[in-house]
Amino acid sequence: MQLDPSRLAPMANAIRALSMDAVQQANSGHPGMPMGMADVATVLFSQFLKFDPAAPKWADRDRFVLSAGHGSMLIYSLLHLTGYAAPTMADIRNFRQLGSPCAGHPENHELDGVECTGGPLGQGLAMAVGMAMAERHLNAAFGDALVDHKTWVIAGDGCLMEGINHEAIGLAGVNKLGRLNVLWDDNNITIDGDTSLSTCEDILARYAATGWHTVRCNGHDFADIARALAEAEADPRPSLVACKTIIGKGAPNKQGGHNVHGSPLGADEVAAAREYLGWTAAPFEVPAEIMADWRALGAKGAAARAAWEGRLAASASRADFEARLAGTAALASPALESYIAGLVAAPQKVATRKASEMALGPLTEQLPHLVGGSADLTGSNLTKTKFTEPFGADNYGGRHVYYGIREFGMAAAMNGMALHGGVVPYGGTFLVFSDYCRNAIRMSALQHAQVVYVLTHDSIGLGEDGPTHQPVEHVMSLRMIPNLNVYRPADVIETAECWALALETTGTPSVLALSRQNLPQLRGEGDAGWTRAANRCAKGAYRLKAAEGARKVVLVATGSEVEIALAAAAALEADGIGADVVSMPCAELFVAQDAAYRADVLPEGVLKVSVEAGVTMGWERFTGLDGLNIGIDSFGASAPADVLYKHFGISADAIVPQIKAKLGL
Ligand SMILES: Cc1ncc(C[n+]2csc(CCOP(=O)(O)OP(=O)(O)O)c2C)c(N)n1
Ligand SMILES: [Mg+2]
Repeated sequence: MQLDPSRLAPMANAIRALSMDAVQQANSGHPGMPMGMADVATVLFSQFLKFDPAAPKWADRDRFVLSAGHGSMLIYSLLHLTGYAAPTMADIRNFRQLGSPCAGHPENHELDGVECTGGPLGQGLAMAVGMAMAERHLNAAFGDALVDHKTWVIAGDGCLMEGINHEAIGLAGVNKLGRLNVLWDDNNITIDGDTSLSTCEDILARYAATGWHTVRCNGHDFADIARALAEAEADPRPSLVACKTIIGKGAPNKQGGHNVHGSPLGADEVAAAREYLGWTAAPFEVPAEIMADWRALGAKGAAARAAWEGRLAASASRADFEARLAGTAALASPALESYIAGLVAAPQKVATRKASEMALGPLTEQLPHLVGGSADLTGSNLTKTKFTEPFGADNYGGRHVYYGIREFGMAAAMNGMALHGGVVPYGGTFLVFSDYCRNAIRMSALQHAQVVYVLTHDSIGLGEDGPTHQPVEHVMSLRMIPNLNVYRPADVIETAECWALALETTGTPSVLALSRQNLPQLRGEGDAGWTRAANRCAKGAYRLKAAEGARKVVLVATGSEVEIALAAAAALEADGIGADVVSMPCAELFVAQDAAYRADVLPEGVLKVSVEAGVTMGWERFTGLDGLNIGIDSFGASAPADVLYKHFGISADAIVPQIKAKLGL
């Protein structure tokens, strides 16, 4: 829809007015960015973005990501003006208040049209890279008729300054994601002041050096913006559009300064801005004519959407496409049944990272949704199977991404893929480097994104690489993130069960903490004819071995330490001390069980002993303050694994005397 500038200017001013009024009313928020980018956003939404407010989940919509999430009033204004069901004007009036979907920063689970959460600077753009990867991947499978959309990002100086930007644009460059276009709010201002305080970077040169197309425009000249966006759209490389803007444009006394970034303009300046913009409407009112232009713009996407629905209805691939969008929830366990039956028949002593690779065999063979990868540790994380070809510009249908040494970029890209839909991503690195991508893991959880983190080398058991590589606090600290399931399976069968759970739990990301060292198969008895209903890990913790003598102690262990707990229990039983062994592959799932189950597994009045080769802090939750917590509350050391286990006292020999002492025996 080509509108003449005399119509576009009032439309952009509607964004400015709503933004400054909402921030003023909330007495908090960020007016500068939405006012500065109002003109660019108006051109993007009116002439380039493919969307239909009446069908916000339409699979082939363009993805619009507001990476500079502090400018949330920009997207709230756009969604309201173009006719999305929400936010309503009442929601906008309640900007930043409890119960309003107009949260301080845009949250994907609050509003349709918010494709991902924005706020942690840099991550929106990095997630957009994942969305663009998912788009190409699905296009390779389903063709232009069903998958043919672009990804548009609005990013600020902060998004480009963050380290993750380097990782993200590197991934986009090497994968030639030409349908990704980043509109940079090039306003020379961040919170502290002028960008020259902290950077002297030639950003366009950096992007160009990374395989991107770059173009500049005057972000307040509608024709010039449209020219630059058209150029970006046409270029086969990913594009950076440097939109030169004035932060807070429209606030006559404050625009261009850093004080307009994140504070209400104040009543006087709001009044001055109204005067300056010629905006006479009352707060939270948009003149009918201007609203009509916005709504007409919003309505025009319906035709493209209806045409797409027609193509889908007529497509021979329709069922496959819908199954792809439906995800893996119904499919994972059936895919593993015969594999687990094989393990019952012929037990395997393998590292759980190897067990993960083995489980991924049937999973990647049968579930086309799975797109794996690794941050340059493919041979260590064992995330690639013979069914997953490399993903790349010459094969977007590939399902193994060589992310390079970019843990944070990988995790954010996986969030983008998961939020895009049609792909269930998993990716690997060493558990100790989960800290490099921790905020993206947190964002998976906050955004309800089904991402599987394959984090191998999960303890001192990795041995000689030493304390820099030996996670100690990581498993426990990951358990602290809400809505994240942290799995630490004990053997080959538990590993398969945890994979099934990860792929069947939509809306929640998973961590699989996996050993480097071989572990004996502990399960098999009672597992014949395994099906989803028989998944013992589903309750988070379960009694693996019941006390033979009168029960005096319950040992609760995870992962590689379950074997050790079993050995300790055997020694105790030999001395007539009855000991249960509980395997706890997923504390979160255990906590979610009913009280009777929890009390049965971890009964009151019996000594409870935790065994995990990591920090003991937190285990009191399961053992009580009068329990015993075996772990490592220091950094590890460089030595072979068996030497380290002995040195740190994670062994039956070291544990049994402590239990006896505690029992007064
Ligand atoms: C990772 C991260 N660090 C810090 C912040 C706090 N913060 C929010 S906006 C901002 C300044 C961003 O500057 P810019 O992107 O240029 O936005 P503008 O001031 O131009 O609106 C900062 C430091 C954040 N949201 N995320
Ligand atoms: Mg800025």
